[in-house]
Amino acid sequence: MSNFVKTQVCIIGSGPSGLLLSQLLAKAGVDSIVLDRKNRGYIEGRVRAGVLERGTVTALEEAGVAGRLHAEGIPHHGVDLAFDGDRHRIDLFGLTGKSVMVYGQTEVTRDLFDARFKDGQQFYFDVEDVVPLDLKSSSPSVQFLMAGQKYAVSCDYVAGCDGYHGVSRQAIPSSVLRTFVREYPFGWLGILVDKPPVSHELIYANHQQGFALASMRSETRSRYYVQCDINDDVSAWPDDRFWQEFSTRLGPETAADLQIGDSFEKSIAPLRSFVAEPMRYGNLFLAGDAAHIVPPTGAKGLNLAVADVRLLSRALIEHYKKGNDAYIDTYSTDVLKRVWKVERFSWQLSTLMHQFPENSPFEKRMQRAEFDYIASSESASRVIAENYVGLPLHSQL
Ligand code: RFL
Ligand code: PHB
Repeated sequence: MSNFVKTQVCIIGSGPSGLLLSQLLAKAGVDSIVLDRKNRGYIEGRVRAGVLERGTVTALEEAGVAGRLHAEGIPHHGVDLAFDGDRHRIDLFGLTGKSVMVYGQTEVTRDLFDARFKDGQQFYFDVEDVVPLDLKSSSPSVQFLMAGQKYAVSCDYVAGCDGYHGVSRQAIPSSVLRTFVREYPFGWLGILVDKPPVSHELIYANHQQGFALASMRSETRSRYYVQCDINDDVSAWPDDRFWQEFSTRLGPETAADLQIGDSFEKSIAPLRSFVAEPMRYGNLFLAGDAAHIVPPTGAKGLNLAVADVRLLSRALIEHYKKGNDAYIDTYSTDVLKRVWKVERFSWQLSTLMHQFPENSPFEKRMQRAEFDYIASSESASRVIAENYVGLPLHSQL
């Protein structure tokens, strides 16, 4: 016996994409349910993104969840690129009139959960065996198991917000789905440490021994990364080894200001560029990591997810409030145009800033020449800046 549930939009995945979509729909009076194979505590604990574009901040304001973000987030007007000890500041604000906000994904997720719980959102956590069905029909459904019980959700639309490893994308027949992939031959090892950041602004560094990134979560908490072997386990990276590598890659001048301590989070993430086309199949829409992955070098993953959700919520709200399906029909093509531009930027910055084992001496010289060009040309710096602060949502066509 199944438990039957009815809603307008069934959202699979309770990460930032799914949570923001349910929040924006609820504000417009559109009903949704959200299901996730994990629970709130687990989802809030995943340490990931740290940099929000201006457009992401606007989306969170529109969603009514930006109070704490404005109180605790740290606006950044610039970012540093470093190459074998030479540093070049990209003046984000001076070059574009915009800045970015440093505020962790864990905090964005918590703010969204707080708002959804306050609003009485229907959640189903720790679900298993999620299966989207009848996606081409006008009455799709989603089946799942929770605590040994079967559930069947009947809905108008299914939003696949279930990340890279989710089931939604897999529900699109292989005869329809095209995927594009670039795997990078290394990973990022990231740590959190309760010490003040080594610099007030982020530093992306390419050193002969590999990439390093100095980021932060607050004035007293730092988030640091080093490029590592793709097959490394965190056990290969005791804190001593991390600090040694990290200081070397930052260079002696910057490392002189580094405060070290015991890390309390340490994880390794692979680097991948990935796009799935189309992002709509019948009444299923994909959003966020379910449809695309970028390497973290440009800090774009969460921001892309939020941009998708802004366009998807607009499409669904126009349908329910005005009977206008124009945005539903153009959702996939509109979103993908912007996605590919952001993929390009993330790939380009990753290519510039890492040590690739297969690089020839010629390619190494090309990286150096590109860094020197960016450092000496305001136009080249502006190209980095305008991508880093975020491309516009609507002028993508
Ligand atoms: P998420 O966050 O992966 O959430 C998907 C949710 O779906 C659930 N799920 C399922 N639920 C039901 N049934 C199933 N079969 C399911 N399969 C999965 C999962 O449990 C999960 O809760 O995807 P979403 O919402 O699209 O959000 C995307 C962002 O999380 C991601 O793009 C960013 O974290 C990427 N990223 C960064 N993005 C930025 O914009 N700026 C950054 O500075 C930045 N840094 C990063 C990053 C990602 C990193 N890692 C670890 C991948 C740094 C790192 C290290
Ligand atoms: C982070 O703070 O986690 C972070 C910042 C910038 C990136 C990636 C991750 O490009």
